[in-house]
Amino acid sequence: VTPSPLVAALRDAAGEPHVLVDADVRAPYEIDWTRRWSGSAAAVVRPRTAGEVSAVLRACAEHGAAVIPQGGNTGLVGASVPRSQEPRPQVVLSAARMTTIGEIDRATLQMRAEAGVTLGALQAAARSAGLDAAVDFAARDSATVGGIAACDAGGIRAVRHGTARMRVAGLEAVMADGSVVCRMSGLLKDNAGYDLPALLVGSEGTLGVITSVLWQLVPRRDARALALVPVGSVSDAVALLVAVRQHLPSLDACELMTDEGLALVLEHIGTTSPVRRAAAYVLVECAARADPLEALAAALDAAGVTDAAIADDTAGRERLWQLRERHTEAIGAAGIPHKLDVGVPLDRLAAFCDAVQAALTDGARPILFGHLGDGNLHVNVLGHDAAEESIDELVLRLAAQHGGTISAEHGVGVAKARWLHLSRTREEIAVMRAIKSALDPECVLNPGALLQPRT
Ligand code: S2G
Ligand code: ZN
Repeated sequence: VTPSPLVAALRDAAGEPHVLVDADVRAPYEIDWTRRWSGSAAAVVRPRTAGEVSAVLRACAEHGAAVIPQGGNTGLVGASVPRSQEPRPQVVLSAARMTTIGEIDRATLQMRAEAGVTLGALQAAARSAGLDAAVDFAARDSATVGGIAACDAGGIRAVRHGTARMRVAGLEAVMADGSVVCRMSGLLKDNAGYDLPALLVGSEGTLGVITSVLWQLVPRRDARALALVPVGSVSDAVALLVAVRQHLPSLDACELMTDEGLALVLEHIGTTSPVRRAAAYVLVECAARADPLEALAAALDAAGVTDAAIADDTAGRERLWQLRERHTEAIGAAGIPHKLDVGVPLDRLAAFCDAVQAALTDGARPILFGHLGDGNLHVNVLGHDAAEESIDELVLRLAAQHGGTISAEHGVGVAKARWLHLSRTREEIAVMRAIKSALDPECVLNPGALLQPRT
């Protein structure tokens, strides 16, 4: 069958074997990981270099196709798969073949990684050089550097190392017109003009397609000690965080679970809890050069903790971490959850949780868990018969009312574009639209993600 002009142009750009047209070959690229978002792609193209990405973007512009940039397709807000509503043909631009990792610069501890490098591969390369990638989250073996930068991902180490933004010392990206922007000097101080890498971090593929990142590594801290502490409430959890924070410069992670979520995980993996039953649980991990177990135990003592499960060996720590890391899987096994990812100032977090639990009735079961250290809470709602947007509206409005954000680490995507005004002012959104229309006037890049199409 003769290929359409678009497919022929894509084949010229990336090579025939890397333009997937067959329906069942395209399928895995057309549905997201939570199976809540899917659409149809005219083709999936898998370029190898920035030059090929540039040729693909020019081909799409010429043939009126929209571009859906895709890394590991672990996104949770519907922004990594074709839209179901988009009238134009959509091309999924997959970074899957862009997996080169560069040498480590020993002076700056920076390492270049192409967009398709998984977080797990990046972490392994860093560790083998005695360094640490300083970003970590459960989807590490699928999530890729390009998507992590494009969404300014967070994860469990942000409380010490910040989000992906802090790791991006430079990047290369291809803009909607095919021009390649490369700012990889890696200089810490380089204030010659607007910070284009910073603009692209968190832009969710709507301003340019990130093809390479200069990643800022940190020295490895191998001595780790982890405590699982049962607490009486979310406000007790916040009080514990405040208490340990001042005593523990080596604090590396501080996560919150509630009893509903832990019970699901324990049942899902078929094990029993290592601590007494409680309303909520806090995971506190310290990482240092020398064993931080004493410092952790002393800090917990000072905070009045009388019972906790503590581990400073790898196996023991992994047994405790899996109680937190397998929340997503255990919840997913119990049903298709409606997932929300909000950030709330710590002094309002307990009130927010109470408000969510009070407001979600008629059979809805909210499972709350997340990154206590940075006020980032995941609200997963099971068994809801209320319409999804009414749950969105309820939880996101409550987050905004408690001084929080509608998206802490998962991005806005398609899922929350309509709610952006709850966290950004009219003026801020106008500036975002001005930038978007300057860099992508035909709205080719990830249409519908982050900014709602103009009505
Ligand atoms: C987490 C993973 C995605 C989700 O576990 O920290 O970011 O909400 C989440 O299940
Ligand atoms: Zn998270």
